[in-house]
Amino acid sequence: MTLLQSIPSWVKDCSFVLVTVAGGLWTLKKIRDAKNAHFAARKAHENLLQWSSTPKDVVILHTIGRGKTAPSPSPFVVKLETFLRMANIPYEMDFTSPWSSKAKTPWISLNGEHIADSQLIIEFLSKGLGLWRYVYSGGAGLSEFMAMSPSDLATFFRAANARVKTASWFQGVGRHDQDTVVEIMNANLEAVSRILGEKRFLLGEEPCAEDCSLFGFLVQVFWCAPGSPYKSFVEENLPNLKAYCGRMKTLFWDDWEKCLA
Ligand SMILES: N[C@@H](CCC(=O)N[C@@H](CS)C(=O)NCC(=O)O)C(=O)O
Repeated sequence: MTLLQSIPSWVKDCSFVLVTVAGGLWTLKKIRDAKNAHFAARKAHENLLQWSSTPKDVVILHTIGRGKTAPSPSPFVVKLETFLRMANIPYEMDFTSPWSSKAKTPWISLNGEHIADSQLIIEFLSKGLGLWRYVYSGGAGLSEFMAMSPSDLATFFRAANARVKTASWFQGVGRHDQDTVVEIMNANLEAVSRILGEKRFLLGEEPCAEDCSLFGFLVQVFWCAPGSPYKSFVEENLPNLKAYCGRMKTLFWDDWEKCLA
């Protein structure tokens, strides 16, 4: 008797229902895990009364610690910090309360107000990068740019892997196979490279707020994605993006080395 023949016929008859129920339960569990993590971070945030009286007109930028190869392993943080430097806004870093009321990093406190979200402009790009970093690569290379102990890194990777998989699935991009995601991501990078062209900055000779976003993401590709197909693609085919990162780094991050963990 083959394995297939040994399966009771009622199981075969109900297999569609069983698969649907199992899929539904898996999805519900993922949503519940994500909600639990969200509420835990929110609760931690609510206890943070100390951020209600901070030095006047000084932005407190709350985020996870510095990276080893770039000032932050978060594109949103590099984006925001570059913007603060570009706009000459005084700021201080806080690494003790990284999570916002929305359970995301970064967030800021300013004159008693707390604001979350750095305003994504390249949402899709980040999803492609996240999938590479926390799903496809199996976490290999994380220790090259994340300044964490091996055990913290392993815990962080497990959480990030589950959250990126779930988020990418619901967003949609996670339903493609890996080759398609890499293709889409590289096509996006190519489009950005074409938009930049020979210009010094996105909109011309002078840097603007949008450059902070682009730089935030490109820093992750160049400095925090060892072994990724994106890094090799950009290095081989899109030299203007590398030169652009060099310009932004020279202009706004002359203390880059000092900002590494
Ligand atoms: N829209 C937010 C996105 C921030 C964000 O997604 N940050 C990531 C770190 S790079 C995060 O907090 N992830 C944790 C999570 O999604 O649970 C912004 O622009 O600030």
